Amino acid sequence: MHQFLQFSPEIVAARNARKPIVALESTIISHGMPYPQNVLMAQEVEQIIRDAGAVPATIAIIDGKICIGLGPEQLELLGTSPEAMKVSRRDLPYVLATRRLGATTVAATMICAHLAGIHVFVTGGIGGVHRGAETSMDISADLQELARTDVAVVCAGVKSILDIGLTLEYLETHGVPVVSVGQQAFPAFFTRDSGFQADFQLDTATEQAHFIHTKWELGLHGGVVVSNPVPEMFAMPKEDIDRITGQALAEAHSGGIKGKAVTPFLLSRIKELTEGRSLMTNIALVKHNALVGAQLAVAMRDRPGMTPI
Ligand code: PSU
Ligand code: MN
Repeated sequence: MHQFLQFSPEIVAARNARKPIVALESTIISHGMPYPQNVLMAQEVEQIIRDAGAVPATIAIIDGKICIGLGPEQLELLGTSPEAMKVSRRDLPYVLATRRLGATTVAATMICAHLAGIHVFVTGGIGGVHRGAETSMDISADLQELARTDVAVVCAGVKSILDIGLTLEYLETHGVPVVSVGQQAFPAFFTRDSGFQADFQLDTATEQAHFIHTKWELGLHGGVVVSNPVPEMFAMPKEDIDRITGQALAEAHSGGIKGKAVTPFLLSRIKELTEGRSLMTNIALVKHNALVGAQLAVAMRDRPGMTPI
């Protein structure tokens, strides 16, 4: 086992019993949602995964270790501590070496999940190419990670705070397939249709598992985006979210917000401007992704011939 990994008792038991495991990120807890909804969301999402026959492994950096599976006190710590650093690929060695508290982004969670032999990861939305990236060069490290690390990422697409078209172009260039579930459209997080198409529609976990195994059995390293639209009843009206996103982007620009602070700023401003409505949508879509991800992990475990890479 890798020297930096530390498995929770639940994950040790799951590994011994060869149960399917689903990774979960922690930046969504520390920087993506306010307390106490963040911690409640994390607990509920874990339970949805257990009820669907898999085992949840929320990932964070604590006391110089990559913790795979967190206990209730650790979830609470991440949900409340102002010290928690947002950790992407670049930050991982710093946070481990200095024994700081780290919340992992999609990119860092993929790295840690892969080290731990976990191939399915559930989140809300992935990072992408920011609007105006042609001058700011703000492109999330999540996309590079998807290009290189063998983990399937279940998400509700990307937010319209990003340039969705350019994000899909970037993924195509790097050979990252974008699969959609239940529809051909690529979803835009708060809404079900971004106006762009996913590459392939694969509705069942069995089909998704077969596709993902085929990719990796070909030696085509890298991730797969499994995009799952927010349930209809929780989707937000497109005009509302477009207007509010525009305002949040303008404020980020005039406030000189840069680098890793951009995404958390936009998320929290959108929540304020929607008076909490976006938070309800956010929680609902993560829960739905948890179900799809757990089913995928079960299907991947059940497919003979799958050798963890
Ligand atoms: N998008 C969301 N919610 C989130 C994030 C993105 O809708 O919580 C978080 C994820 O952890 C993602 C990170 O990996 O933001 C991307 O940050 P950046 O754009 O700085 O790479
Ligand atoms: Mn960025």
